[in-house]
Amino acid sequence: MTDSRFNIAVAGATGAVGNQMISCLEERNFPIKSIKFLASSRSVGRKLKYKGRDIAVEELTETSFKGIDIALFSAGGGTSEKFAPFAANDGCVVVDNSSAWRMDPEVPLVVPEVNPHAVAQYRNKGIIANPNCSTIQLVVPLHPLHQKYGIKRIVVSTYQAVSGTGKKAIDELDSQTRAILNFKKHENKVYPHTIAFNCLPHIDVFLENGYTKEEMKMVHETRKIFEDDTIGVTATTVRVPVFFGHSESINIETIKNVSAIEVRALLERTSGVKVVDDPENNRYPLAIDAAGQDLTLVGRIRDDESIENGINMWVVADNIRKGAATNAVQIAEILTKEYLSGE
Ligand code: 25A
Ligand code: L14
Repeated sequence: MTDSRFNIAVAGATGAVGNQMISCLEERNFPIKSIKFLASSRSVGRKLKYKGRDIAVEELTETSFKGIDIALFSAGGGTSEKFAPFAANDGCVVVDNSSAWRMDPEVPLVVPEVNPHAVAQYRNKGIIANPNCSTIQLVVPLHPLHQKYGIKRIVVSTYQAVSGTGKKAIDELDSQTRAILNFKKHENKVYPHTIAFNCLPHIDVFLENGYTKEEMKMVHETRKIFEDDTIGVTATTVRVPVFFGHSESINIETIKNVSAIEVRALLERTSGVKVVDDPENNRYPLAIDAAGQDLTLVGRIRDDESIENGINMWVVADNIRKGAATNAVQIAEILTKEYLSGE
């Protein structure tokens, strides 16, 4: 069925992630028969390009999905919650990038390098969830280590780019930086504090246990993707004044004996990972190198000398690409190759 083609919709097409989804579909030569771009009424009439062709944005409604095979959603949690069931009801498979469906036990949560088999569960509700950006780049390098050494506990701190919050946050970092450098007043509209020249230990909302929702997403989503509720995960998520690319300092404790040398060798043959670990020549993963490509960069791989079996590493990926759009398109590719027949 190599010549099967599909009817595709992108919901939230005018946003930061939606735009990247469109580019990923183009770049990867996705087998498209027709493509439809959906957004809120604010964007109706705007034109977006697909392979050089102008396509007018339509309003996302309950009836947008008739005849559509796969819909990629990235229009916020409330929108997904409301519209994904209508899409599924019309026989369309939804790949949803918001947090709305991720922890639903009937909805698979998929990172293609880690648990591609879970895609089969799309049949339960017609929905597949794309994990949080910070979780995706955590599980891609840790999965082979968990399989080989058994991870007991993960301690992770993130350094997250503003693009995760969407276009308005990209504009806010840009305008605040310009204002401060020109001794002008600035406003904080998107975040509760100034993000330019600052670090905010606050991503998404605070929960009753004192953690943020972003931190707890990393705990619950990692366990769901690894299909292992025994793994300990504790996270601190921090917003930094970077436009694209999340960085993470990751510490793991394993059950079996582990060494930095073995970990480096294993990660060098892990799909989706690129080891960048040559400190003598100042080579380690950087947000500006991760941005614009799809691999998860891993470096600063060291033995944790404070415990028996521990490893430290620094992991960076493009949060809009592998952290959102690319991962969603990869899931859609599995659907087209293994589950849907198309025309
Ligand atoms: O609702 P939530 O859960 O709090 O989160 C929503 C935010 O999360 C971002 C998204 O950023 C949005 O700001 N987001 C979504 N998925 C994400 C992910 N995986 C994610 N962030 C990180 N990781 P965004 O602004 O880049 O994308 C928003 C897209 O969603 C469309 N949309 C929004 N509400 C919708 C809807 N589509 C259908 N129905 C709805 N009810 C949105 O389309 C965009 O495609 P749009 O037409 O609303 O916005 C197009 C342009 O309009 C500007 N704009 C935004 N808000 C306003 C506005 N203009 C005027 N007034 C506003 N209030 C934006 O600049 C946008 O470019
Ligand atoms: O997908 O960076 O759950 O503000 C929501 C918050 C993505 C990142 C998600 C941010 C996140 C976003």
